[in-house]
Amino acid sequence: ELAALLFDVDGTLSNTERDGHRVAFNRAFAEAGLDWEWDVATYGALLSITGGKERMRHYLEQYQPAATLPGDPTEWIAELHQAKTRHYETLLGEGGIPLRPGVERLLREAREAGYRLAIATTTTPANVTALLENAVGPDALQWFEVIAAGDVVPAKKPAPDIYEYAMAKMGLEPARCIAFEDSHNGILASKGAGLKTIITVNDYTRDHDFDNAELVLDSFGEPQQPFRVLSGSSSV
Ligand code: XBP
Ligand code: MG
Repeated sequence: ELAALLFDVDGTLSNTERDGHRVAFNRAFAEAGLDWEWDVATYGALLSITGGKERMRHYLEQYQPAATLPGDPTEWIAELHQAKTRHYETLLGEGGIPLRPGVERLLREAREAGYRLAIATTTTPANVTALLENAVGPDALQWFEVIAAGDVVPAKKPAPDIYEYAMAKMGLEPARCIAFEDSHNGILASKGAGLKTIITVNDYTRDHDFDNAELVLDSFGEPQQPFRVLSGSSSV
């Protein structure tokens, strides 16, 4: 029977992309003296590429082909990404990026019911720590048995690797787990790993294809703000 809940981070635990990651990328670009500025719409298109380093390389090749870089692009992108991560941590430290509605309640009730919790995300481990510590508090990290994040696997979402890695660490097969995601790349990864998947949509992913999701919600809901079922049945 169900043993564990596996959570995506960006877009699922918190709406981190528009006002968090996007702003951090722009601050890193400005700091590097680049005139690159990712507006909300451009960033929405770039989100189809998972991974900040991969996203910047895609942007360089597709949007800035004439840019001349100092030295090796891989090294340069890695350094730029480290700067972006510093800006992201500073942003989260300002406290403006909360957990989404119902997330803290769901995590608390799941733990009280004895379910094991894990994270399976494309973002870096440092960003997961920064989000949980700032949006909840230092003990939130202990709620998760495994934090599978970023470059710990060779292939990022939509590849299933990060979910397979988390389940291997927990010694669990897919039938005893359920994934929580927000995007098409995310459900491709969770379904690729054989996982039942519950989706909560957000402004960037509302129109994505979630045909094979067990359930699609607008959020996990709060007493004052019940969730709405957008598709699927609640007999998951
Ligand atoms: C979302 C991503 C990440 C973030 C940026 O991850 O694709 O790349 O957009 O974070 P998920 P980094 O939905 O799987 O949590 O710059 O650290 O990659
Ligand atoms: Mg996500």
